[in-house]
Order: sequence, then structure tokens, then C-alpha cells
Amino acid sequence: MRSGFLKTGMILLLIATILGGCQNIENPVENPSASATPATDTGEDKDSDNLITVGFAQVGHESDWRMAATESAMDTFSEKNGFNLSYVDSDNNPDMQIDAVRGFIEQKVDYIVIDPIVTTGWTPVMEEARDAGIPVFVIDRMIDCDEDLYVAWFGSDFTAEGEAAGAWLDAYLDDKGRGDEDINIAIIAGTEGSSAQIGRSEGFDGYTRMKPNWNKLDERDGEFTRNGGKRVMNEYLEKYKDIDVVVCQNDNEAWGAIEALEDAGISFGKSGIIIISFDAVYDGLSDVLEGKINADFECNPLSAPYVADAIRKIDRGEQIVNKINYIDESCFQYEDNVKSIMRDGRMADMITVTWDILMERAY
Ligand code: GZL
Repeated sequence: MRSGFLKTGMILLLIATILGGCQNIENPVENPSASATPATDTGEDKDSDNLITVGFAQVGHESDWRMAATESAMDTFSEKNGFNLSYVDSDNNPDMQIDAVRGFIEQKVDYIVIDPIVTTGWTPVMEEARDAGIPVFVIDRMIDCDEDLYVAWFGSDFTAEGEAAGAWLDAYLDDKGRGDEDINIAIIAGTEGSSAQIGRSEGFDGYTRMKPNWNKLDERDGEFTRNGGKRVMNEYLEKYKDIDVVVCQNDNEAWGAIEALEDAGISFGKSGIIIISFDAVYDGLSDVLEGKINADFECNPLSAPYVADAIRKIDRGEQIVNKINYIDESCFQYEDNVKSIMRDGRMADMITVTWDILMERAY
């Protein structure tokens, strides 16, 4: 625990800064020089009684993406980096996650980091953290509350991810001479009410509405898990006889859907039902390389280093981060037939996966 005097001074500075409007620090998106993920190992040797205590309430352990995000947070908020981390895996249970944050408040940690399972229900505990003078950072998914209740958010533009998937599908079908064909699309969504699910659904739906020949058959919750993806895919195979595209809102759901299609002897990927996925973790891109997944839209799990960077700036009395900070992401495909797509109002290259690209992946 930091000395009371030091902590009080930090809080007064932080309140003054927030009241003066959230200042910009090197925004990881607007200032490319800062867009490289901040170093997790600063080499700062802090003695154990001067560690910055951080309470981190994680979503759970539902997917490979989540494990990569957790590993990044553990590496970042380590003792060698000057932190003392209290970690709670909320096991996809929103009530448990809010209780975990209350526990951090009782522990009087220096900072709280939340990756919220769902967007709702956060205002009371966020107000308790504010009243306790504990700054809160939000990463990855968003929460619905007054922006003044948290210092900053680092994460992905989920709506842009969904729009990118629609734009790629449009270009891909055009290239295949199927631009005017009636296309039946089944969606295996992520955890209902998570900002990742909300954004990806809204983004893809926004594109679908522009395509009168695209028919969205169904959208069901696959909980971002392999079992959920397999369960929903089997339900779709029972109910629908003519599916052209399956949109899986993360790679674990895609693996479950692929398992169901293989069990049913139905071709997919490069030679059948088009499979679209999100996250682009290593094993997801490995399936893109093999042509099992046609396109995979990255969701960067490495938000923790940006939070650590911001905490150190606050600790040094420097400007705090922008309130909303999108981290860079890429779009990947199996076949080299779509050069670029419109993503969030600007052209983004489609990256055709090769072994070399796969070997370079950080997660
Ligand atoms: C998105 C993240 C989602 C991933 C899933 O940022 O919250 O949750 O897409 C994970 O893999 O379960």
C-alpha cells in the first residue's frame, strides 16, 4: 500500500486533471509513434513496499483470446515492473465481478482495472470506487456509466470489426461472381450484452441492411466458447437447409462450428460454407492459413501495457490518457482476392495469411 500522503497527493492531482478535462497522452491510435504496445518491462526496480497495488477484475477464462489478455496483464502488472497485482477471474459471472471490485475497494488498492463482462450494472460500484479515491481503468469491453467514473478505456472498436467483416464478405462475394446471389447468413454471437457482441452485431448488421440479397437467418448466443459455437452450429444445421455464410464472433466459436460441420460431413471454408471469425489469435490464423476460416478480424488483447503506461504517467504527475483509446488491429484472409476494405471510415488492407505472418504473431 502506498503511503497515505503520497496517495492523497496523487488523488488531488488526478481529480484536478479530470476536472480540467481528460488530457491527451500519446494516444496509441492517433500518434503512431506511441502505437507500438508500451513496454511491459520497464526495468524499474521498485522495492516491495513501494509497489503500485492494482486490482484487476477479469471477465473469465472462456477463450484463447481471454487467456492471452490475462497473460498480458499478469506480465504487465508484475512485481518486476513495480506492481502488486490482485487478480480475480470472474468466471463470466457479472455479480461476482462487481463483488471483486468491491473487494479491491476494501483492500484500498491504488488502482482498479476492469474488463467488464457486460455493459450494465456498473454505476453503484464505480461511484463507490470514486468515493474511495481509487482511480479505475476499463479495458477491452465497455461499461455503461458516466465517463467521469473512470480514468480511461483501452480496447477495440467492435462496431468497426463487425463492419469490416461485412465489407470483406461483400468484396469476396463480388470476386466470386456471387454479388447478386441470395446469400443466407447465420450468426453465432458472443456473450449477450457484452460490448464485443453488441458492437460486432451492430457493425455487421449495419452492412447487411445495405444488401437486399443478404438474408440473416438467425443470431444466437454462443458465449464466446467452443462448446457454444458447436451447440449453436448444430441447432442451425437442424433448422436451416441452405446456409452460405456462418459469422462466428470469436475464434473459439468458429472451432466449435467447424467441429459440427465436420461431424455433419458439410464442406466449409475454402471449399464450402464461408466461415468468418473474430479475434485472430494464433490458432485462429492457423485455420485461416489452412483455408478452414475464410476471414478473421483481429481483436487486440494487449490492453494492459497501455494502462500500466498511463498509471506511470499519473504516478509521475504527468498528463493522463485520453478517455477513449482504440488500439490498432488488422484484418486477415485465406485467399489473396480482396486487397482492402473500408473499416471505420478509412481503407484497411486485407492481410493474406502466410507462414511468415503466423510465425510473427504475439498471441
Ligand atoms: C473482445 C473480447 C471477447 C473476445 C472473445 O474484446 O471481450 O471476449 O472476442 C472473448 O474471445 O471471450
